[in-house]
Amino acid sequence: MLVLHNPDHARHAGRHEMFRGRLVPCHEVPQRLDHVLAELRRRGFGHLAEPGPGDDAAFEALLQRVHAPRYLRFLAGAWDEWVALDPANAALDALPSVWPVRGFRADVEPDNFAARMGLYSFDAGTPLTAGSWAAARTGARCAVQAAQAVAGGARAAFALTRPPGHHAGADFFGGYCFLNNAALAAEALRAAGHARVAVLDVDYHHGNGTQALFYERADVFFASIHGDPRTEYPFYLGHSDERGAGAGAGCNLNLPLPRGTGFAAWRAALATARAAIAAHGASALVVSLGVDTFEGDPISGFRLASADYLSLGRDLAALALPTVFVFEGGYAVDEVGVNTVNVLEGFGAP
Ligand code: OKP
Ligand code: ZN
Repeated sequence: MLVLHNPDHARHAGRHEMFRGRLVPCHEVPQRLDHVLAELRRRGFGHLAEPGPGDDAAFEALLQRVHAPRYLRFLAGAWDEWVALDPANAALDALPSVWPVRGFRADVEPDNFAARMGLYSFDAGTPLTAGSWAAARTGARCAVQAAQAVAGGARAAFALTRPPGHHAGADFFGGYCFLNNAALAAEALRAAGHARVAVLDVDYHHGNGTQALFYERADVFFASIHGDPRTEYPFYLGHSDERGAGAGAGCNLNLPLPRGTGFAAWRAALATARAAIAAHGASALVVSLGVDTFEGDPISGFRLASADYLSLGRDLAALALPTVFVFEGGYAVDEVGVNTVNVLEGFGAP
């Protein structure tokens, strides 16, 4: 399996996220990816490569298909603007602190930097740092090129990148995510001729960004198994009655599960998601691969054990679809490598 890993990932290294009135150390750290890479090397699994230059115009077109131009412009310039406010800001992460909720206007882009940062985000847990844009952009290239490899005939490919992507929407960041890598992979598959694509999100947290991007579309089916948003982040989306709208009616499937869910019940939800994906008739699959469903995850509440990830990989292979894996969450840093590579090994396609 081709593994495209992001050589720029460590340029995104947030210091702090807001939690209960304090800035606490970030959970989404560069070592996460390093551990996955080390475990791949240890097992001799996969063909490891960095993304190539690729077709720049096609990449830009895909970015703009998924994300709003003004949001991309904001991200590209945000760090320089932040430092221009005060040179001392260079030593700090940029975090938003004001947001437009219902009744506020989103059509007028404010001049004020903090106001724009709030317009384009939904939490104070996603620090923007000097290298965030470079890391996210190269990560997006990993996702697109992994999809292109699969569209070109590979059975599977893995975009091993951070920051993650599934919480990012057309014009917002949050949940440690800036660019929606899974959505970009799905769009790349569509552009390469797959008329119907499915995105299956197995991260502990609902992929609100991915769902929102495809909610009114029939060509991309979205299924997600995640902690119940009544109690779990991102809270405001991911309920089971969200089935898609307009042309996309029936093309969204949420399978929320309570905190404490173990593998037997989780796997039953996976069987439901697999059946729905098969019924949709997709010819390619994107898996938002978060392993924060692990029993030892510090910020999540499911109880999967390391060996369960082998079964998960086997179950995914049974769909018999060309598959793009995209790395998302997983914050038990010492185990994130074993758990992630277990999925790939269970899937096969060495
Ligand atoms: C990103 B991904 C809970 C704080 C939650 C955000 C979690 C983002 C998860 N105490 N902070 O889906 O793994
Ligand atoms: Zn997650």
